[in-house]
Amino acid sequence: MDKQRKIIHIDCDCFYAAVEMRDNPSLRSKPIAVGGTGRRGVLSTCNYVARHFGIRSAMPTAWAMRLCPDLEVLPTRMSVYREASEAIMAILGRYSDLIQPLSLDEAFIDVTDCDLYRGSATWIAEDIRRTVEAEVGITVSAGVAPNKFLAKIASDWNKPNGIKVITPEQVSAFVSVLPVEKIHGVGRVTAERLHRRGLYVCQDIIDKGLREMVERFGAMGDHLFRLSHGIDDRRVSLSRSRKSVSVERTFSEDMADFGACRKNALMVFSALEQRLERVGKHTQYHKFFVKMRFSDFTQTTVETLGQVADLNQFMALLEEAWARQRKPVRLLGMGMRLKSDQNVQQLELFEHRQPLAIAM
Ligand code: TTP
Ligand code: MG
Repeated sequence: MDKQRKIIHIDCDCFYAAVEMRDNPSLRSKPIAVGGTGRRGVLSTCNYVARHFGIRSAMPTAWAMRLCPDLEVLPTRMSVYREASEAIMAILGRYSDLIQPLSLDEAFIDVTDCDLYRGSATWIAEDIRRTVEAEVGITVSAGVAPNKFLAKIASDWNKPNGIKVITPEQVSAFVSVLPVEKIHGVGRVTAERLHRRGLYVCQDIIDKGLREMVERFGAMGDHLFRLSHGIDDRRVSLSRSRKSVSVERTFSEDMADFGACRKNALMVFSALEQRLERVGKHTQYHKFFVKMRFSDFTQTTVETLGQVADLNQFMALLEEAWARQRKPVRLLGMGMRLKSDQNVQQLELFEHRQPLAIAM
């Protein structure tokens, strides 16, 4: 049996609007939205003040103005949102190597191996929320659960600026009363089909039984039945934008010669091996690289083709890097480059097809 996982889902509160309010705090108390300002414009999002008027994402701007004539509609500034998003994702990277951004404002983080706060995912999530607010200036909500399906539902539970934890012991009580609309992949049409058969909450689906669900709904029935038990074994997979997996160490004293580098390289290599293991064996690599930073802060990288992390190959690259400058070394890095974005995408598809274990 695999170790019980701890997954956090982070979702920023009214993301684009939050960035606008950060940059102009006088907007905080007003109803604001971000999106198309023209006659045929559509809103991307709005702040929570505007939501009290019934305004929502994807609503035509003209319609929103009728609901709230004082609404201030700001044009989108994508580059600013993108920068805020990058800062948030970088913060998440301090807690785990396993981060899967789903969009600019949300991500899954697998913190099963994170030792902070004695491994308390709740405390880790609170720390993430505090750090993002302090460093990026916007609030995020968090869901903490044993899998992705539940973590995502949980992050929405106490929005805005809230957290919801579903412990493994709470899973079955939580899902039993969960409306079917909350299940990943259930849109309006499927929800209506389920309602017509008297299926409103997950417990109704469980009571129907797997065979009948599959007879009525095909593969979808199988999917619904599994998720209704709160079971979801999908792994947190690396982001598509991720290009490499690497480790680097700055040493308290500079290494005077290559002999000293060689000794410390073993430690860096074993940290890399651990990180690669956590990333998972399905990820494919095509290059090794090393990074060396010298005492004067100049640095160099050397890379070569290769698919499997190999100590001798890394040593050869380090020797090459050292030979370029022959100066005391303060930092050593080693890494593997991912094959291509497409491969990670294939990996994600593969994961969706993985059979989910059902506890009967
Ligand atoms: P969401 O996370 O769906 O919404 P949100 O962050 O604005 O609000 P919430 O507090 O409910 O999470 O989307 C993130 C951003 O994506 C959002 O700020 C704007 C953009 N977006 C659109 O451009 N169009 C859309 O229809 C939606 C839903 C979002
Ligand atoms: Mg959001």
